[in-house]
Amino acid sequence: MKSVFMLPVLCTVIFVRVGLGQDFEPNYEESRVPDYALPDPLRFEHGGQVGNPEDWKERRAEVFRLFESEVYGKSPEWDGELRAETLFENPDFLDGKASRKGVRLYLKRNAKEIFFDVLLFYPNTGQPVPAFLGLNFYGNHTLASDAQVPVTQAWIRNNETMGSSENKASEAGRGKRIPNWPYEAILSRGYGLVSLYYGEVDPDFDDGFRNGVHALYPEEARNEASWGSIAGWAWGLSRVMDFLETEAWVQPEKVAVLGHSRLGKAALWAGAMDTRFALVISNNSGCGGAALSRRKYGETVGRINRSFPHWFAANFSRYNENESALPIDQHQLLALMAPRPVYVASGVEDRWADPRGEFLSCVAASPVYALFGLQGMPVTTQPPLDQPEMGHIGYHVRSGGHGLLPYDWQQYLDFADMHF
Ligand code: GTR
Repeated sequence: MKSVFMLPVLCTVIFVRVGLGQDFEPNYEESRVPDYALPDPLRFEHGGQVGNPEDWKERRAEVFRLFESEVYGKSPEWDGELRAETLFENPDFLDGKASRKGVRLYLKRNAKEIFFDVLLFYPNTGQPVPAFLGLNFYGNHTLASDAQVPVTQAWIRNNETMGSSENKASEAGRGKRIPNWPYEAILSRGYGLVSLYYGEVDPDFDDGFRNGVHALYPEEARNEASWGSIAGWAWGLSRVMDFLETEAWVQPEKVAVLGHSRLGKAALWAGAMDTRFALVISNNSGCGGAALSRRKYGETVGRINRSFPHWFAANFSRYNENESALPIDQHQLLALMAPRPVYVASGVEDRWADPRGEFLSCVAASPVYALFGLQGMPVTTQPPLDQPEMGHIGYHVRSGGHGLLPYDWQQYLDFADMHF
């Protein structure tokens, strides 16, 4: 009797522990990184060698399809209507040195319409300029010290300083993220900055894909290879790009897409899906971003899928504790940018994101750049702290931990100057 009764209790306990990964012990010992062999980015599935940029087109399509089906899920082709409404406009921002405006982008498809609010800053040079585009974590008002930029009304993650406890943002967060988005420095270097709140594109919880951009495609059968939230956020960035192509102040052929952490994963996938992004930047993206999965250092495939089941295609969980079965690894995601420049940045204390695994990923992506006669990562040993290396692949590991800091921005601006 007792054992019959105990069984469901036991199952629940096991499920909760395994499910939430509470007993997960990350490996932070380099000596305990397993031996692994990375898939060769320049080897076709049929075994043939990729010998030139023409071959790479075909090989790229193979690699892309694998990331689509096994990792992020397939995003639909956009076949709806995009409409932009200006919410506010300030041509005298920063004593007239720059302009700032807010635009609501409506995405309409069949009977459904959603919107996201985009915040744009650009220098008043009278000439089109290059720009950085990135999703933000807490709402556009966190990038503004004044009340012109409204507090986002969308669902927001709980955060004492950024909002209330009811998944709603509040005035408390106003301006709090300006240090992470140093628009004055960006504008003074001649670049525009475009940002939007990621939760308006797709809320970051397991909602059965009923909200955000997923809601525009209700007929999409949910299957093992359907788009997760990372693919949704990345897809949203492409819709902003559609809009930027209609804006006079920006050079659409010089837009760098950037993201931090989970949004760094989204920026990489956006750069892979949409080659209009001329430069791609991953800030501390870690597992499922720039870091090699096979190293199992810090966050692992199993851990990320259990903590965030809505981020990836369901197929990705087939590789939980089974990384060697992956037909790709994350260096091939970086290689999907080639020959466009890509920058990967780590924080030395952010071991959860495996800084070394991010660097090794840059090295392993470099042969694809070589195919184009370009230098990918200029070095094969991880550079010392705070000493960036910039080829067509850029990398730095800076002092400190997880975050998008002014130091990171300085390197991105230098890297963009170098390539634009
Ligand atoms: C962590 C997650 C990481 C990273 C990070 C973030 O909890 O494990 O993969 O994405 O969140 O987005 O801040």
